[in-house]
Amino acid sequence: MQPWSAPRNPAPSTLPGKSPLPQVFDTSRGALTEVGSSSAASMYVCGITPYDATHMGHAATYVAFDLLNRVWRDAGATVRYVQNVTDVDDPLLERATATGEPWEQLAHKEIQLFHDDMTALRVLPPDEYVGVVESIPLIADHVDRLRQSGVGYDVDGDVYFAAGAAENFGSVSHYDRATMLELFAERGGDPDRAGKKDPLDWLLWRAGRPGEPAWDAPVGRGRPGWHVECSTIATTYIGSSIDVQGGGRDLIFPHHEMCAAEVTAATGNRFADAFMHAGMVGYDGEKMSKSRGNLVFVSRLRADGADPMAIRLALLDHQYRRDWEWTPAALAAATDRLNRWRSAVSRPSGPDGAALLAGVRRHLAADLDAPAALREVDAWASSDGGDEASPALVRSFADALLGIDLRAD
Ligand code: 5CA
Ligand code: ZN
Repeated sequence: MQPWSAPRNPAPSTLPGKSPLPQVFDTSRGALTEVGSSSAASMYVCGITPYDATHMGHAATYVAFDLLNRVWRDAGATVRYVQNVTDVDDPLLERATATGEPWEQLAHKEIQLFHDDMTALRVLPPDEYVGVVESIPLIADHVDRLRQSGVGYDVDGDVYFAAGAAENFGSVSHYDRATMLELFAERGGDPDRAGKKDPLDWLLWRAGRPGEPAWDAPVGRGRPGWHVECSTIATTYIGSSIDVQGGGRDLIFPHHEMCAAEVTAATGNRFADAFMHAGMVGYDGEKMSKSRGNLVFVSRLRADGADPMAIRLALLDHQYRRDWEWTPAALAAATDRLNRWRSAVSRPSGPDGAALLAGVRRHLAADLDAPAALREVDAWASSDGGDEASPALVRSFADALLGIDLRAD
């Protein structure tokens, strides 16, 4: 599948100096760790399930990983970035059934809208953007191998992964069993399915049911379970050891735990060096989610006239790991900030831009502390100085590092 189109983006090599390699919080270690190297870095970021439009929570998560991508590039690394799209799964099929729209059409429409939002927010596209439907043979093959190796087993034609067979199960989330059972039930799992060895065993392959899409495969006619799509796509398009697997905090368990168990069962490798998780964005006191219906859509804000760069600045004003609440006031404040920055880079001169660049790099490399970086730019914009090269330099790294285009529209 084609990803969204790339925003014009200054090559980091045009900036003087380099970013340090980033330190990020790895959920599995429970600590900060340096990720990537100065020559190469790889990340797999879990993509959308396209049954509704991109909301501010999704946007915040993809902007967070976009910052990591930009820091790596600025550090000199060639970045391999892969993202999936869950274009067949229960929530999508349920929504299509409820609205009477063909599921393929619903997915297509929402993917298009997501792409437009990502382009508007100047999120750099992944190198490979891979749908589940186009990957069915690869995924089915992976399921078949897991089954033949003994970690996968059949229950009435469906195939399940035996959690007890995975030595590393629990090593991503470190949750206790009661928490695992609760989250598994909440987030697409089926702890009560009869015939499983353990309630936490998860679906690898769902045999075709009447009225559901299904594909012929060596494991039988059916469709993939959720987790195995990501473990297959990531290992196929990057490899069995990647630097970062990313997503929102709601993916720690079961999704990233189960992906990691699948990869280790298939290859013996630790899947990701770091498992990074963005905080949850809420609205009106609750996590913003399609199922709760309390959504603020990026496309709605854009249609109402919000400058996408102000939306991006509003997102960047929160360190990615914290939970936060979206408010209309945040957008108004970000619009003011954008205007202040735009006037500041239009001045004939400004204070030392190289010092500001060093500060922004230092903050971003410290677990993507964008709010601290923004405050430094604020201070620069509100002070005077006599360096004529500085406004152009700031305009250029605001674009390359923060993804903020300061050209007036
Ligand atoms: N397709 C799967 C991943 S393989 C999926 O979770 N899709 S999703 O559309 O539900 O979410 C896409 C991404 O947005 C995930 O990384 C998810 O963790 C993140 N996300 C969802 N809701 C929020 C929220 N309220 N705040 C922050 N991130 C969120
Ligand atoms: Zn995923």
